[in-house]
Amino acid sequence: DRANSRLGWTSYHRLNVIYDWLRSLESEYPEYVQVVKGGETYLGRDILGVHVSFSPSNRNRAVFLEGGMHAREWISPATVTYILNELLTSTDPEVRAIADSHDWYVFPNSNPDGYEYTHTNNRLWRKTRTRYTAMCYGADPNRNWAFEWGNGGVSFSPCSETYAGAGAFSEIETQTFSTYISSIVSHLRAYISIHSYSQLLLLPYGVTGIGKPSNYNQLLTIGRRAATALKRRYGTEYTVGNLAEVLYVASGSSFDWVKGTHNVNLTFAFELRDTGRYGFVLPASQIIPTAEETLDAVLEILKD
Ligand code: ING
Ligand code: ZN
Repeated sequence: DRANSRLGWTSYHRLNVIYDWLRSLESEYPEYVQVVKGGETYLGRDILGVHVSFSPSNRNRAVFLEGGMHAREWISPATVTYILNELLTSTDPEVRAIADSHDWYVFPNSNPDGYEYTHTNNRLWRKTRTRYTAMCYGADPNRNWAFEWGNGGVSFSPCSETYAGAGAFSEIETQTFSTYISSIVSHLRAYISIHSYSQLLLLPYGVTGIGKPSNYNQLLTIGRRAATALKRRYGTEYTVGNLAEVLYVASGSSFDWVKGTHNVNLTFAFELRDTGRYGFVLPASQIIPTAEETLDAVLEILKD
């Protein structure tokens, strides 16, 4: 690798370090990588990501990797950036086959205001930083999307960790990011949302009483294969299943919106390591093994 492609995955990084690295990728691989502004935040930051395109023929086989929706889940941006680096630099034939046959939209930090706040003020902050009352800030950006908004598994109190927001897309972040996603969604084969923790591979929907996605059985089969591939590397065990069944009811999430409003074929959410020993404060020494096994699962999802 050339010098500026090394973000490093033995520590967690601040937002500007990640964003500088994304920009460095564009200068290093100008023919493949374009930095894109996917949206903006309440406090005026950009939601930056990259579009990677190795060939124009892959335009309609695009994969969206969404990281960092929740601020305290630091393993998510770390894993997403690791995977992005592998897509660009790996010489492993199995990685290359999947990387080279897809377009990639990769957003490590979907909630930049929250992410910075976890570095400066409160390591366990989850939400956006929208001021709602003198005491209570932030809506849950994964309860704020306009599909079945407010239909279970949310709070309508701005002091709650799962505050759905004042309305669907009340948050600048989800409003602007969803507009960007809408502009490219017809090209997406897959949308993968990365959270932590609990070691789960989740399928939509988080809402009950609306039926299952039409390709639910396909998603379940693929998801089980992905969990098997993941386990092969370090023995890490994942549970695979419908979000509302294996975790909890949750409405207004990004992957429910992508599936329910836009019917993207392959829609998954990961809850990465661990199962609670360290929880959100996963030691940085686990970034690389977590990211390696997650890449194994992502590649399995995208096979054939
Ligand atoms: N878990 C996710 C949450 O937003 C989830 C679970 C994933 C819900 C995808 C809806 C869609 O609550 C964590 N830990 O954030
Ligand atoms: Zn989360």
